Amino acid sequence: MKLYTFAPAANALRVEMFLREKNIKLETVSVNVRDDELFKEPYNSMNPFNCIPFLELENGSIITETISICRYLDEQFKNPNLFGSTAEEQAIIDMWNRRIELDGFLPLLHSVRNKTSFFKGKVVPGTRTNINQSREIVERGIEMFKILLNRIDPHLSENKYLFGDKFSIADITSHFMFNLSNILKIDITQQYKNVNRWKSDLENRPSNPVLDNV
Ligand SMILES: N[C@@H](CCC(=O)N[C@@H](CS)C(=O)NCC(=O)O)C(=O)O
Repeated sequence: MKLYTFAPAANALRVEMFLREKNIKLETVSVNVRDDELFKEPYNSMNPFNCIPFLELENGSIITETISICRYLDEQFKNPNLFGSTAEEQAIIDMWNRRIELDGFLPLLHSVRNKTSFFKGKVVPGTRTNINQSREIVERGIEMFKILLNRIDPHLSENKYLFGDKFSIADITSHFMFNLSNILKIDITQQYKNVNRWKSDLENRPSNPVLDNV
């Protein structure tokens, strides 16, 4: 099994934190997304969506999508499980992961891609187009993130993590949502007391790959 990745990219780091939490060591191939390597062979055929990360299995199957990769590995390497064990746990963790990914992580990812000049011509991941960067999308992402924080702050007053005392994949997605909010310099320190406590718990986990870059 081989993981195709590129260390500094947000979704690559999500998988990296997941692997560290589970103490899984995988053979990795670094594909430099900044040099457009993903548009060349063999990578273009391996993932025609032209994004990392993706996982190549021994039988040649390719699994793309960060969450799908992590879900597969959670099943292959059981302990600790980060997607839940019972059907109910799995559904609730999936619910939290989707809330965070759809209402926070992705809106902020699009804010960053629409704001930073580095992403000009690359506003949609895995494309090279002339779609304009849009200030409205930057602002919309930040507003969506704040709506999400308003909704989850009360939940976190009674829960250490999104799923009670159990750290899960939903917390990993959240940590990288906060990395994006840091890139956008969104100040959340004056509000969301419980969110701030949880955010710093996530930052302080030994599996946090960002700590290596400090
Ligand atoms: N939906 C994919 C998105 C993956 C993605 O956005 N990867 C970015 C790096 S974080 C990428 O490979 N970008 C290449 C590019 O835009 O050229 C997932 O969840 O894994």
